[in-house]
Amino acid sequence: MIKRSLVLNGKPQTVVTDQEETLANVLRKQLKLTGTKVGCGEGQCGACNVIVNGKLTRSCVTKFKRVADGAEIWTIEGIGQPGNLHPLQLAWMVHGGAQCGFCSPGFIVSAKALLDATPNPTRTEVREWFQKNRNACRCTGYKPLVDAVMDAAKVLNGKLKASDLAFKLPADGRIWGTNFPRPTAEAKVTGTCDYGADLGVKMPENTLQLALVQATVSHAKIKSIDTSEALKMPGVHSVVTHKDVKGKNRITGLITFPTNKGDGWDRPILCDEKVFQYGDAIAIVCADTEKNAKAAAEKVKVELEELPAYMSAPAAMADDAIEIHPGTPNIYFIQKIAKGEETKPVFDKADVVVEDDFYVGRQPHMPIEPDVGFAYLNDEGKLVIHSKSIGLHLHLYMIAPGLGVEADKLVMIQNPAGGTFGYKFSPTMEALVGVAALATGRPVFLCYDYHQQQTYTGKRSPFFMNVRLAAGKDGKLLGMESDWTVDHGPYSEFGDLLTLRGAQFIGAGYSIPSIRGEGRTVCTNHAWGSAFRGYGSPQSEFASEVLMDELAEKLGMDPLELRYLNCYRKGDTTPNGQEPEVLSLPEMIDILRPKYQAAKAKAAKNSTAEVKRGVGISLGVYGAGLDGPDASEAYVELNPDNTITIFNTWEDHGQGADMGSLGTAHEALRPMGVKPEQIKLVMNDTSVAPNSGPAGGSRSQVMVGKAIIAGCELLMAAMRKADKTYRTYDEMVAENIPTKYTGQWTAPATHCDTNGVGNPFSCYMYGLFMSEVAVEVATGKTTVEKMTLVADVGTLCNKLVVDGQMYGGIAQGIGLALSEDFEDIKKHSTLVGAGFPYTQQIPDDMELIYVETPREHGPHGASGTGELPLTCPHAAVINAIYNACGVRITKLPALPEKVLAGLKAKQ
Ligand code: MCN
Ligand code: FES
Ligand code: FES
Repeated sequence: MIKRSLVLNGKPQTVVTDQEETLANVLRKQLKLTGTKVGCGEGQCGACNVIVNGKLTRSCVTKFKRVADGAEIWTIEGIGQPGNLHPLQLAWMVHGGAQCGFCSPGFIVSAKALLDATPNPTRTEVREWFQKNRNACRCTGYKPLVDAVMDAAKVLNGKLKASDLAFKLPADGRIWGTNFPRPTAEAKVTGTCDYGADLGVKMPENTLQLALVQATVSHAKIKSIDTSEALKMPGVHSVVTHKDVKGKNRITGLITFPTNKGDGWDRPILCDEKVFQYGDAIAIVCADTEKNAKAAAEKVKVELEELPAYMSAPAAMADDAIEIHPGTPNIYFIQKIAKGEETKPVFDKADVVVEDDFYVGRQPHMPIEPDVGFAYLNDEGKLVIHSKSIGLHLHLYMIAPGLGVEADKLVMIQNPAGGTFGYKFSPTMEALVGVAALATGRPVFLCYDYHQQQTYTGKRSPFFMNVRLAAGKDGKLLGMESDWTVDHGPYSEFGDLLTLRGAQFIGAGYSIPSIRGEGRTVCTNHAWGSAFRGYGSPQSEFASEVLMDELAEKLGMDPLELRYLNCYRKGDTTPNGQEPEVLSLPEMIDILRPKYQAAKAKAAKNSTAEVKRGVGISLGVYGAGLDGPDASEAYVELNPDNTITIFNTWEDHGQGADMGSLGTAHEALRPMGVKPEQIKLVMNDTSVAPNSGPAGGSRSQVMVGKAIIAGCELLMAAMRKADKTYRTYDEMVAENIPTKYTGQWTAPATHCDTNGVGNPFSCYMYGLFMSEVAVEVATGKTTVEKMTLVADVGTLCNKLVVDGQMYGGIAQGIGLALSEDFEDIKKHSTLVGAGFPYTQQIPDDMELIYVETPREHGPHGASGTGELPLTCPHAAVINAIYNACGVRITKLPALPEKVLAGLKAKQ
């Protein structure tokens, strides 16, 4: 043990601790200063930044013994507090710097250290500082953060008043479409927002800390599990295995289609007979401390008989491959697409045919907050599970039978989440903490380290695609043939639905009269496929958007004009035969055209023998909703103090469910003149809020938004008097009029049939991406210098939120194009190893242009937005690389060595 006398946030503080303890743990666990977050835990993200004796310090990798006696330490708590914000914190709020907000304290502390040393930095210096100090953000694309630092510097230098920087309500009091900062922003920028791990530190003393015993092979039979030695380890309470699970011990994959050959009950909570992938949980050690739990987990002996591991779809499809789930073929679902006349005669007659193979891989989500959750039995005897779930009611029904708990005895609550990007559309640890709480009768807490986050949560499912396009010599598309294979890992969860996305989105955006194709879902032993922002559209549209460029080249046409000629117009239908709800693509292309021409001229002018520059275009389309008649509910209640509470389960990944709920409700309640501060939000607890559906498929603004409006309208109708004024709460009670209403909404949409034909989405979102890149000839390294996005997501509920969605999604698209991967379990298990994009990989120059076509079926005219920016920006980058240097990359990511090989092959 060691003792240190510190000056912590300006006050003396004595600390006695184990000398091997990290500074982060001392601050968080001993001193309860949970504003300092731990993301990667290995020095790669900066979430844990503090300032020690004036120096920016990553506290997760700083042993406490290295902190000198008398050291002066500043944490986020000392920089500014709610109601007493530092200019950096204010600027962070005003610029939308805190989406999930998990990185915000670390960034703000980092920016403080920069401004202390360099009061007037340039944008380049700010970006270099964040790069050098490895400050990682997965949500914002960095631009808003640099904007915030620049404005904070102005305030600190007296060039801008804080009051001028702060958001001001417009004169009419309307917040819809404005930059109103989201309700949770202040807590996020001050470090007072408690995420799962922060709540974990504040759990009662009898809470058991959990550690998992996990598979380190990808496919095996389990012969025995011996927990005897582990049970003897210090501090161990119990070791839970499949034998302790009271229910089916399976998480259901909720098979969507009857033609699926599996039954959905394929994912064990705790492995019993087999291991299906690396990381699968085999046992849970419950102990007094995390350290003791982890030490004991090492002592659990698992005897395995290894089986051949099929690490990609082609391997699992080989004739001699054994069934991963005995009784279910590895190819367990087929989805066809058939639109219009047969393609063969169309292709036979066509003037031009192009064909290519494409691959989009296992992109890892890489939220800065690793997976975390806890569970306990409440005083009604119900099992309560807190996690990062973005599908609370969905997950409840997916895990209850496996746990052996009746659905009405299970409560699911979402903690503030530090980003999910879709991985939490799948249950991860919910059933594990549930099993442990039931088995021990104690509160239990589990936090993954970053290795577990990377290796044992779902990933984007790779698509292997072959696509052919037929066109007349005028460039008009005549037909398309497509074949796609989806590597979905070992678990069926929504794999069939994902495969349908190939039918819906290969070729999306264009009128293609004749289409034939087939896709298949394949079970493999690599990371299980879970939703990832864009959900199948980044794979599908990558193929058709790169092939459109190949077609343009063969026709001798400009890629933008080929798209203009073929994009949806009146009378056209989507690949699945649906009439688009709005026809804004021609207008969007018209807006981009002059910018595109200028960009091409600039690229030609600035290209040199050493650095080639080019411009690429792509078109992105995605549906806002779950397929077919997607539905949602929200409660709206008038309170005794005449404020109004909105209850819903619009789960928040970090995208801004709080702002969406507030903005939509405020606009709906405007006839009553309600102020934003009079609207309260009760969200994401299944015991008090209704089923609003999962926050996936960019559905929530539309679906939950419509349900909120419906509830507000019911309440207002009940409150409205004959003279058009509104009753107060007391008047409502006096007249016996109910004060709480359920708003409901169901989308006017239909499921696709076995040929992929239907009207699955009531609202779509449309984007046109332009990428300007520089390729270094000597190394093959690509730098994206600018991204432009023209988007139609309907009217905007909150401009700050939507801008943030766009910047962040584009940044993930650049990562997908150039660096991100999770193919190599070892190499790709860290942020750096998996190609996480830091500041310098994302351009500071990003331009967003909105075409706000109001949607008939959208709340106040809004469509969805969250996934649009990741539908297809990567194809624009790849098309720009070709335009720059003539190398066509069709299999992502376009690592420098791949581009270099292409350059050499050309020579
Ligand atoms: N919005 C708006 N105006 C519109 C449409 C939406 O202001 N016309 C706002 C909404 O109020 C909401 C946000 O934009 O705050 C996204 O809305 P929507 O498109 O309806 O999507 P969901 O709320 O259902 O969020 C899910 C979506 C998905 S599917 C993924 S994955 C995703 C995403 O949003 N993951 C994210 N955005 C993310 N952003 C962050 N920071 N972190 C994630 O993990
Ligand atoms: Fe410390 Fe990532 S650098 S948590
Ligand atoms: Fe930066 Fe979410 S706001 S990681």
